[in-house]
Amino acid sequence: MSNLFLGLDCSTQSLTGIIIDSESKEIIYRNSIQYGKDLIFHKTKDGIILDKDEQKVHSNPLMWLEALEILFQEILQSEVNVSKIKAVSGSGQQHGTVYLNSSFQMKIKNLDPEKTLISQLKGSFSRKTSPIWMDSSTTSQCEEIRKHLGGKEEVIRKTGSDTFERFSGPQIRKFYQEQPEAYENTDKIHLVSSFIASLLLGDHAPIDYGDGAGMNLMNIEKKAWSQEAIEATAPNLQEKLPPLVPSYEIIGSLSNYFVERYGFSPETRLIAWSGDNPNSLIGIGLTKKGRFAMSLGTSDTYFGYLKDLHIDLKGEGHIFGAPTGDYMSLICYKNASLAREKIRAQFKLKWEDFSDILRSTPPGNYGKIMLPYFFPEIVPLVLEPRVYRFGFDETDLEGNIRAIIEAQFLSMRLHSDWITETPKEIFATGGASINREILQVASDIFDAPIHRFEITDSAALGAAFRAAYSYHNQQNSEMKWMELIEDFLKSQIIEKIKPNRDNKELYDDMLELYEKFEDFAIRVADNPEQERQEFIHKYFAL
Ligand code: ADP
Ligand code: XUL
Repeated sequence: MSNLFLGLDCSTQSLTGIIIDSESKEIIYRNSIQYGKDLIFHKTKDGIILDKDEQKVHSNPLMWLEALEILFQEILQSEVNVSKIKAVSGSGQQHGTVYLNSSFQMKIKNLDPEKTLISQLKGSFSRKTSPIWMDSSTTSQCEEIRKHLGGKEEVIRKTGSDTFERFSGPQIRKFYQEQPEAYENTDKIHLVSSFIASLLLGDHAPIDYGDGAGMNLMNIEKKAWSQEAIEATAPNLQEKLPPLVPSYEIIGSLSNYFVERYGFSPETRLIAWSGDNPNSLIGIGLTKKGRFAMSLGTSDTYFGYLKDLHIDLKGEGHIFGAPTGDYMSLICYKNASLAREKIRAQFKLKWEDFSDILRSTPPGNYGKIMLPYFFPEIVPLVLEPRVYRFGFDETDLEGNIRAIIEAQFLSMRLHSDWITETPKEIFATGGASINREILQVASDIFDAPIHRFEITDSAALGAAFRAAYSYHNQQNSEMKWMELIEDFLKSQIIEKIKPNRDNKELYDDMLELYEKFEDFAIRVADNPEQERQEFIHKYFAL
């Protein structure tokens, strides 16, 4: 008898669903609703509400609801026997917050299955839009919270990360300061993950330790709300936050609305939702030391599993809870797919053309170096977008393409040095991981092999794995993470991209050069043009 498990992922540009069969170890269904294509009437640009102020980036929670209903409708019309789905879990873009008034709880408890979610929940938001992880408008709130908690190192020790513009705490403080009445009218504040979980549960759902760690509000060691951080953020915040739970917690069963409307069994368990990166950690099988991952989606992230807590006092990276109950280290970039898309659009290229150019241009790019801040950047912190080019200009087609990809992975290697462990192998996921030429550059820069998967949605897959894991453990058929994941992933790895060792010295040198250009452009340091000329002479002199 087959046991099916559904994993959902409410990400920046889309809502994805994956259904796995834990007996046959197969993915039996996959579907993605694209906000920019399938929900155009919400007037977002690929899921993002455009604003004159480039630092303000919000999305629309009603659009996520609508995407959920479209996806469920399509699952219902597919060949999947929905009543065999034993458990559901999910993933959300991290840090984004949803603000609900007191009508929300009563309404989700009594949803009418004849009517849509949107028509019933429209009036339940105390803030119409949700700030998401791409927002960087809270620098002053970050400073205030940091000061209140005793400075940068203290915030890091207490919450696992320095205060970051996109983190939920600074975002909540900004809302309280700018719209005190609307804040007062807010009954609950959810993360994207716990918001969608609440709809499915028919009651307020808890926040898991994985996503909770991205708020600057959770004590990273105790895995409990930090009273001090709450006080530093906004008044009466404690009562507006849902409780915290382990990521594998069964939080209840699917609400009657989904049972009646979409044919789920009333027994379907609901497992706590988590952030997309903690879910991807599981979806890629990172439950052992020495393995690292690159998620190349709307954001680029680089992360690894940690058995023990190891914080970054430099403050560039983060520690989140891992769904296994341990920890994970992570660094995140905003100039990721959307920055690659900008260059691609500027030269009107298809992805195949983009790849051809990467294949035909030399590592080191004749010494052409880019600092690619098309959007505000997280690491290093750059609030005003600006693209720096050294040794070429914006009309140089080949130079720009190679430069942006080299810059992205040089920066990733440079700013993840706090993790100290050198990756022995890297697992790639996210939309851009389909592109093997991009991964070859990454592999050469990190001097490590990169595994490429057939399926690039590891967040949704990780959520499905988590659902299966919690369900089986509750049934007393005790299951270990690796037992569940390894067989699934074996058939998923389609290619191992090996680093070209001939490029090692070149990229070690280029990394030093890149760091100097970063220091020159955004900190006060000398122009390293002379070193750039030496680099060109060493590697490209005829
Ligand atoms: P999200 O983080 O929203 O879940 P995805 O992981 O689905 O995003 O990644 C979407 C991105 O994948 C798109 O913005 C697009 O730029 C990128 N992408 C899709 N195909 C390719 C390709 N062949 N090469 C590089 N990037 C690609
Ligand atoms: C992680 C981060 C992004 C979002 C969106 O800290 O901000 O990766 O989770 O995917």
